[in-house]
Amino acid sequence: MLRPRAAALLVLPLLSALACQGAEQQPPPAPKGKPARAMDKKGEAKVEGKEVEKKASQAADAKAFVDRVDSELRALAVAASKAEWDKNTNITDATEKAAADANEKLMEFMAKTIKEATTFTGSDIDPETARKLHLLKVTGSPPPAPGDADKRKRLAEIGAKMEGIYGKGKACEGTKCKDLGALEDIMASSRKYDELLKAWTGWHKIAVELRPLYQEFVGLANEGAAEIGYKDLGELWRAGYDMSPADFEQETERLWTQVQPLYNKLHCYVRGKLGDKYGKDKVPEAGLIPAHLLGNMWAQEWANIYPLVEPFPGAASLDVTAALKKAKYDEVKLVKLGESFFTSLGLEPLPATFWERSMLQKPKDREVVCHASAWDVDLNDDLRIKMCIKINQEDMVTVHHELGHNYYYHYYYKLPVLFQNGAHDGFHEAIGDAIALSITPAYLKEIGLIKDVPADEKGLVNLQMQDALEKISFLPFGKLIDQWRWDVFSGKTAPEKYNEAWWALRAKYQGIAPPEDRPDPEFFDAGAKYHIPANVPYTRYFLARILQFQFHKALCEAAGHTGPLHECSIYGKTAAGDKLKAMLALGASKPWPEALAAITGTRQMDAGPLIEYFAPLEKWLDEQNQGKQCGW
Ligand code: X8Z
Ligand code: ZN
Repeated sequence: MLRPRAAALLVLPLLSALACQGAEQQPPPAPKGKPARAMDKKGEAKVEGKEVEKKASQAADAKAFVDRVDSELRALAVAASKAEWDKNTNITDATEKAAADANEKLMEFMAKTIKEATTFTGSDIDPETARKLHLLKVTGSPPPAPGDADKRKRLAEIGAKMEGIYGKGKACEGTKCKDLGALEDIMASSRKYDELLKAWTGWHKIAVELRPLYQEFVGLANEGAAEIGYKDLGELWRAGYDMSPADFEQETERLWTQVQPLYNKLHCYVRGKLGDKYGKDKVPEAGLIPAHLLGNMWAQEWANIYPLVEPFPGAASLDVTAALKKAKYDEVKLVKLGESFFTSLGLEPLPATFWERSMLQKPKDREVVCHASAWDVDLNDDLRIKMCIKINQEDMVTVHHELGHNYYYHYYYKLPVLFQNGAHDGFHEAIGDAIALSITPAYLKEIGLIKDVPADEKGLVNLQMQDALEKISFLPFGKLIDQWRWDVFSGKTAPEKYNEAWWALRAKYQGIAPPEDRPDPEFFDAGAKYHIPANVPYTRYFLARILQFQFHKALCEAAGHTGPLHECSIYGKTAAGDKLKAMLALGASKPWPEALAAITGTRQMDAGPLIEYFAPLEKWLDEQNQGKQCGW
């Protein structure tokens, strides 16, 4: 991410923002009209000649401008990235201040530069320069800062502070405290209603302190967005997709409509099973599912409750976590496994510095931001991962996810800084996940992690249920987070209604409810999710969940796969790797439909391949849900 390329607060977003394409994706139109009152042919030619000269010099000025911006931006972004890395891997007052200072400088530069960029409007500007000008303007990260120096300073301070509060957050009883990792373990494994409730409420308490800071942040970032011509920060975010912000909103709705029926079927089945486990008084037959019963702190991915919803108990199923533990995987071995998948496709090994500089384990001696992220700290192949790895299936997938970011960085780091980004931010999030879709039972057998591949129909449905609990459950969550933020940024949701609006969207999209009354202004439950205090846009993950199946299908075709999509693994297929590399190397240099076409042959995002992948499960869910009252 431009940010520093990671998920780091302001920085990470910067990189990603730079990578984004925005509302005015086309090069700005040339000023129209003829020179006033040409007197005769000769006179007209003279005036037009001058005009041509003027345009040519503006085009040259624009090119010189973006070249200068690129090198200055590199220096400031790298400085911010280094400070962000230091803060993320060691949260102290000093590292927070250093990160805020570096981001403030970057924000000052961006604000000034974006305003200057809007003065270049000539039609003769070459396409590459026009695209760079465009990308500069739609950069939403770091958030656009107000021109007022005090306000800018405050915005940078709040940014660093919010991420620090989240990173250090703990649920304490007296002097006994649990960090997020420990609380997530409880959410994943406990089946006791009250124990789950305690872990859930304990974590959500950390966000209460964030509420006033977030409110202040919204005001300042909106002010910055307005100064560069956007209604609010949400509109600026939506401008980064090579279409108008309004069209982008429609586009996300269209994709949601494609996948909603499948989500509703999964919800219906899971709700029934949870009702059997916890009682219909706790999980009403036609109502919302309590948010703390789905095996995850945010109810965003439900794979951990698989044992409660297993379609065919006793039939074959995969326990990758047990296999990893049995094979004595540690953090490094798990990341090496991920790397070996990419190299099997013909991609290069990670640089030696990756292994020296990454943080793969939670340090015991200091506070860190555990939320996983991938970096290229110096924008020059300084690849790193920051992650508190646990040896389980979930983190195995996350390792592949992060390496997907690293490989994107690797294949575009030689481009100008303004092009060092994904085709859009959803592409960046989808690469590693697309690779992880190739972690099939056959692949696991090939690398010796499991002995048998489930071969019958029951085993397949079990397997698909595991996949769906990870992929399908996430879709409404991926959509609603920014739905909430868009409304907050636009003022449609007033600060007094932050929590009410949050839970209204959680009900509408996910069909879940808070496990207890959560009134405003006492609670700020959105703030208990990393990307809110860290200000990382979230629609990217929704898009990625859909795109990754499009990528998977296209890469499988390149690899010569002919069977059902869910059986495909591209492990070892260099023809697929070549396609992937070609797309990664484009970075953000072209509008995203071109990058999509390069890999899939189509220019439209489409949930078709996702639905195709889950066809066997969907059929089975239809049978299970017969006679049930689905929906809420
Ligand atoms: O934040 C992440 C990655 C870093 S970009 C670990 N993800 C989202 C989340 O954890 O909420 C990946 C899936 C969704
Ligand atoms: Zn990611």
